[in-house]
Amino acid sequence: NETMTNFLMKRAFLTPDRTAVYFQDKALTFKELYNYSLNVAGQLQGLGVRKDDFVGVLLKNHLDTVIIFFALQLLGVRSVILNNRLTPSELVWQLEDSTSSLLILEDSFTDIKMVINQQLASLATITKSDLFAKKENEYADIQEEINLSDICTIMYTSGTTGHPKGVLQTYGNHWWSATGSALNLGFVESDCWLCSLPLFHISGFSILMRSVIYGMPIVLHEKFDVQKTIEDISDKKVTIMSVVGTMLTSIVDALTVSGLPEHFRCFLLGGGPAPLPLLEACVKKNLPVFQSYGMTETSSQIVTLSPEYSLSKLGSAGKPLFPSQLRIELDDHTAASPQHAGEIVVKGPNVTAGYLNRPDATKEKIREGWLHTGDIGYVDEEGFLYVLDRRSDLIISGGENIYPAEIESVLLSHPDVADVGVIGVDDAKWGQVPIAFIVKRESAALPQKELQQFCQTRLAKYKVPKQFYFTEQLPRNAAKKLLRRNLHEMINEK
Ligand code: S0N
Ligand code: AMP
Ligand code: MG
Ligand code: MG
Ligand code: MG
Repeated sequence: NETMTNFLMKRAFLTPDRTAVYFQDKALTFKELYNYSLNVAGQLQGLGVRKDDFVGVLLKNHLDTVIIFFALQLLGVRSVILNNRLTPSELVWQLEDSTSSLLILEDSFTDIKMVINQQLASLATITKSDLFAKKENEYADIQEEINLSDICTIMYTSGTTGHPKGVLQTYGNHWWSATGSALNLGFVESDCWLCSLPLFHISGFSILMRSVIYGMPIVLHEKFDVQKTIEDISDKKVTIMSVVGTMLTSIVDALTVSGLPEHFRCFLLGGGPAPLPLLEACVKKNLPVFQSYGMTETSSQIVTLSPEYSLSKLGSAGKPLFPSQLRIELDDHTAASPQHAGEIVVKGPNVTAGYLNRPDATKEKIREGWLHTGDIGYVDEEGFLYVLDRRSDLIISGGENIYPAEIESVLLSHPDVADVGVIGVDDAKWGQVPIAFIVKRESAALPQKELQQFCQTRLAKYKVPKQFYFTEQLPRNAAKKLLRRNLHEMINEK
């Protein structure tokens, strides 16, 4: 049970006057960030929020969001961080599953507020502006010392079957993730990290933690905007930016021959497979890219390609970061030799302790400290990882995960749908998008539009199939298991 001082409190003590965050035309130093967070912590405490409570956070990228996240950390509250793209029904499920006692949300998110009032009366909600408008003189009982094994954040991730699971991320996970990143990418005094990835994913949230742990400024964007990205890399002297493939593609397309300024050190690319043509286009335009492999369960990157290998090992995700280990496991659970594909299995202090209230799923995925990712890959003789295939059925669209089973169960609940199969197909913009094969009930008239609307009210937009193909029958084996491979063949024939 190792302890440390509260991260932001310590940072505000060490380097109070350094800039923590640039957002739009504002900037906050670490001292200012601490003071604002302390004030919001007091208001939250006044609302009855206490250490170890679960509090839902449904906010956009914004300076206020940063303040709220650190206020919650000052109180030792467990933040249940929710994906803004989900529908009210998906969000209500996660809020209920996490036993959150309060939800802090954007003023503009009125739909979800209404649904909560109807379906989850026990859950209190407060809008961001109501929280910031509170003027009570509350003294915040802050956690000056934190336990590294305490839960800091929870992010939900879907699975092959059933509902999403809450991934537990401890202070220790965040600490070691930030440390492992610095030991690989290095950290220099001039570093400044651009964050336009959502703070509700670990890709974005981990940048906040690096900021406070390193004492490094970040430039926060409300959302990804390619022109603003290129502008701020120059104007705000950005040295590192985290991206998914879809973003990097549009940056490469937008950049003219001039490339990026000298001070820019690298793009950290993660969240899904890196298409080789994209990596090659970056080499051609002289854009430094560090490829990486990571997931919510590893509190961001766990394997990253070091700069000196970015050309000779192009296409590899790299080696495990300093604090972490990696093994390729065969079906019989023995370790695969180099060049042999198997399941990617990882271990390290940045790896989650498990899933919230899911001891069985935790036991199944984490054995003797090794997380079984379900992803397939191999290592070469020197230990560089090559990721071959994603975990079972997973579709990744612009860095957002989609599980076919989740879409299938929604479509099956439609009275006119007799059977359904969902697969991912390649897409130039998003990497992959979902499409559905539908077997209608006899004589039912079922227009595409109706299925689309049916999905839209129940699923985040990026999960709604881009195409619905009607068919007489789906390919299933004797055990009635859907043969997705055959569905891919049916698409190729179309
Ligand atoms: C790609 C992004 C930026 C696209 O969003 P954009 O352009 O802002 O779209 P909107 O204006 O919001 O919407 C326009 C229309 O597009 C649809 N849409 C939006 N996003 C998607 C999507 N992903 N797939 C399909 N459609 C999408 C909207 O619905 C809207 O439709 P219409 O017009 O019909 O209403 C955005 O999607 C984005 O930010 N993606 C990234 C998400 C992400 O961060 N994923 C990573 C998750 N993984 C991890 O966190 C672990 C790995 C990791 O930590 C990491 C990852 C990357 C880099 C570094 C690290 C690290 O290790 O540190
Ligand atoms: P998430 O938890 O949403 O970040 O999703 C993590 C998943 O994204 C991993 O389990 C992989 O399936 C996939 N992924 C991450 N990095 C890579 C990579 N470099 N190559 C291929 N797939 C990746
Ligand atoms: Mg969901
Ligand atoms: Mg996930
Ligand atoms: Mg993902």
